[in-house]
Amino acid sequence: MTAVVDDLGTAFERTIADEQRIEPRDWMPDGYRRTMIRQIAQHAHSEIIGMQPEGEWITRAPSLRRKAILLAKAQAEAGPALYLSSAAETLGADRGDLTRRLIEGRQKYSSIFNYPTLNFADVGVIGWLVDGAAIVNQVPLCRCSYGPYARAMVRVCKEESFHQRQGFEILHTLCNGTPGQKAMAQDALDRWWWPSLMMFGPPDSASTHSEQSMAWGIKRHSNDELRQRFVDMTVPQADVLGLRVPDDGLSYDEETGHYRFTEPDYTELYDVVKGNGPCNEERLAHRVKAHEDGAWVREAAAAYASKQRVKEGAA
Ligand code: FAQ
Repeated sequence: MTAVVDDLGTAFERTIADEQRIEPRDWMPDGYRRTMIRQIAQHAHSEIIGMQPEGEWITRAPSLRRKAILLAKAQAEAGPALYLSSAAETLGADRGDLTRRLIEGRQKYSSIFNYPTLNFADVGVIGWLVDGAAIVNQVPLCRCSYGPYARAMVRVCKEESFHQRQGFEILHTLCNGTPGQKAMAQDALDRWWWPSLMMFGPPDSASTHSEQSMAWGIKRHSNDELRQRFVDMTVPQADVLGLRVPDDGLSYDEETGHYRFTEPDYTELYDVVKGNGPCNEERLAHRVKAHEDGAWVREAAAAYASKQRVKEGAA
């Protein structure tokens, strides 16, 4: 038996070393399976809870055009959640159980969605910065060693990139509008800049999973590398908008070709992740209510599926 596991372990290691994909039917170490379920589930929960901050502005959008776009954008986050939940199921996870874990506080979702959206400029900044950070984080995940997650990411990244442009376009309009509108855009950037940097997780020195996840080809870059990539991508975009990134320590390093920037306050990240962010309670309560309100839909779908099975059995 040990010899069989050794063989399977070698095959797994070889697949990773050869940059091939691990597929659901393949043997994988328990730790790999647990890590994948944890990351995919947290990612799926983030997509669903992430609909809330922008969703609050659907009824208050400044025009019918903005309302239609925002409705489609918020709704579009449900698609990735669906592919991600399906990917978690290929690892043996049960979708109902993942939701229970979220509700009971045993599984996380991204810290970024625990901040309030105070006005419509925040909707623009979420598209620009939050979807922008999601793209930087997720493009390398298209090469993740777990096949179903990697393939889901290809489609998700295409959508996120459309979402990012949508946010940028809102800000572009505000920044080319009245002084008051431009001030709204600057205020939104001031409030969302640091939480956006925190989306990439703790610094490498404090990241518990990075080393193993990189060895397994799950993560392709460390948290700090991706944070740097995000800053390098975003600062020139802020310049185009005529906005100031709220970091006095920001400067371009000609030698390295990268921006130097101030690290966010990670004690705030840990606090938010522990449940003490400005909107944690509200976000989770809303998620629980939506889950309870949707019970009849799940029951109806299950009843329909069982009727179909009986019909198919009789045919
Ligand atoms: N928030 O050892 P590491 C989106 C936790 S989707 C909360 O570095 P890892 C689309 C981490 O889980 C956004 N928790 O962990 C959208 C771990 O805790 P655990 C979501 C965080 O996994 C846009 C502990 O800290 N994207 O935005 C955070 O190697 C607009 C130690 O950290 C993904 O989930 C955080 N920011 O790296 C939707 C992408 N950071 O599990 C609507 C996939 C860290 O031991 C509107 N995930 N933690 O209890 C990943 O790439 C990784 O999981 C990281 C964290 C990079 C997030």
